[in-house]
Amino acid sequence: MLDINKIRADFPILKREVNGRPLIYFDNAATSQKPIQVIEKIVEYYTHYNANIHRGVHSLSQEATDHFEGAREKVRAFFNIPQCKQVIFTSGNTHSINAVASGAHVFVNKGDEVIVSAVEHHSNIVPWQMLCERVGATLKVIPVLDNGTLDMDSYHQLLNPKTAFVVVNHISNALGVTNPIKEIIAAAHRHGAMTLIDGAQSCAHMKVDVQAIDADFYTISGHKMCGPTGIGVLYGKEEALNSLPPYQGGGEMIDQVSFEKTTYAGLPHKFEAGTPNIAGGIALGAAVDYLNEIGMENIAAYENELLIYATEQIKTIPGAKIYGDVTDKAAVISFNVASLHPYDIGTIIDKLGVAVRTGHHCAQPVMDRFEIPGTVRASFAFYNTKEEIDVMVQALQRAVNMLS
Ligand code: 7TS
Repeated sequence: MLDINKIRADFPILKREVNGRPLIYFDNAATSQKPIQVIEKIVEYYTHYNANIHRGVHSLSQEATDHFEGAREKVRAFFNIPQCKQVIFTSGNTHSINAVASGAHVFVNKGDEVIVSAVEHHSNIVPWQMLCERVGATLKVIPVLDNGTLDMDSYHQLLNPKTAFVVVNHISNALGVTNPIKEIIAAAHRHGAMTLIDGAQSCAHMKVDVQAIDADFYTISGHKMCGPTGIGVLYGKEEALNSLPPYQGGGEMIDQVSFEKTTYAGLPHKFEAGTPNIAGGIALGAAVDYLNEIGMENIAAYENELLIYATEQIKTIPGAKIYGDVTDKAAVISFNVASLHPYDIGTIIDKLGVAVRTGHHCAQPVMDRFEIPGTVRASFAFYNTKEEIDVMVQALQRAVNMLS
């Protein structure tokens, strides 16, 4: 279905070697690689129309503004966001979450409860803990079952009239499991609670429709979806964004400034203080074009094939245990082999050219839940192949032989 050779030719980094071996990049959950179309877009911006945006009467500034706002429209359409003004450009997923949590005192009062899940990345835990401390609210946690899925019975029991906010990731970065966010959001709304879905791991691997999901806020990292680092997106329902106070003060986010009183600009500018990552936004637009050309349904189907194949192959290694071994998941496999330390395995297979992440994956509570120090995590993208998976499994086998 996908022309993998053609796709791979678009990613210059896939031609390089690491430690004398062809690079096999299986750390896509940390960051994706970038196609030449995105890399060239950054060069094009700085070469031909670098200027500050929204403020110049001169042609160059207008040109840069048109490209930046054009990218906003591409992002809007990609996630089925109703209006461009609901696409807030941020520096990344962490910034997007903090922008909401820092102003969420307008939604969360003293004595209220905020529900997070046990499989969150630290960036979707700590900002909410900080909010709870600030306003005197309590953090509640949806437990995770042995198979890596959320304990939905417990979730429904946690909901009560004090629940003010529910925050859950769409796909867990530590386990790869897809969470039932439609059910989670609908139940939260029945209790009058706001919702934020962390889409860092979903945005590049499935078709996301923010309106169908009905989330109040949805957050995205550009670098996980073939875009550059330093650019992300915060989507919010219009009413929710209007209620939320700005995260940062400065240029561009104001309507009128005087020493007596400042009024804020409308959306999206209220949340975009200062000069944004102009090149990053424009290049994210190019990443969206690239993903659209391949097709998110095609990407999801192909990556699922890789997931099934790699799961089978990893299970052939004696002592291998996969965490979150369920069918409804992204192409992320978190595993250990017997009592071998994940770091040792990762270091040895790196010598053989295979890049995986090892450790707690910024999700320490997940590791505590499974009583392990960390895992080896192989995470795939649409430019990976079954042949690469074979090389990884051989490398794993060698590592296990050396360490046992
Ligand atoms: N939420 C989830 C679910 C994530 O996977 C990540 C990054 C973040 C939030 C933070 O995104 P950032 O772009 O602001 O850093 N996850 C990972 C990872 O799994 N390995 O490295 C980064």
